[in-house]
Amino acid sequence: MMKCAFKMKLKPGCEVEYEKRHRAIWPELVKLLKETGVSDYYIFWDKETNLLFAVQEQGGESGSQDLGTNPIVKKWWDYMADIMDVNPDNSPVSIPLKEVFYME
Ligand code: RM4
Repeated sequence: MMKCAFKMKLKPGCEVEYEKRHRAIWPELVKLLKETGVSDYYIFWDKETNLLFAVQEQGGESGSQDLGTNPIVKKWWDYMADIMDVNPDNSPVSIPLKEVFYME
């Protein structure tokens, strides 16, 4: 099991819509993430910068951002692309974050 963190960027004024869509996350996406070994997955929003800080437990080799070839993830990324900073393929720009502290 490994903890992984990364940041993404929300377009200004989209936090309500972002949270609304995530409260209604697709069950098939949740199922895929769990089958991939992703759990304990949080995303936090920074009001000042519109940065999204994601942290998740990874039980396997892949994390949520490694699933871009899966059609469910592709469809979700296309769906979210209007409110996030994305790459040309609509994947969210995701920058890995370095762990600098951990306390059990
Ligand atoms: C985020 C982003 C991530 C996805 C989560 C569920 O906005 O699209 O890639 O894993 O939603």
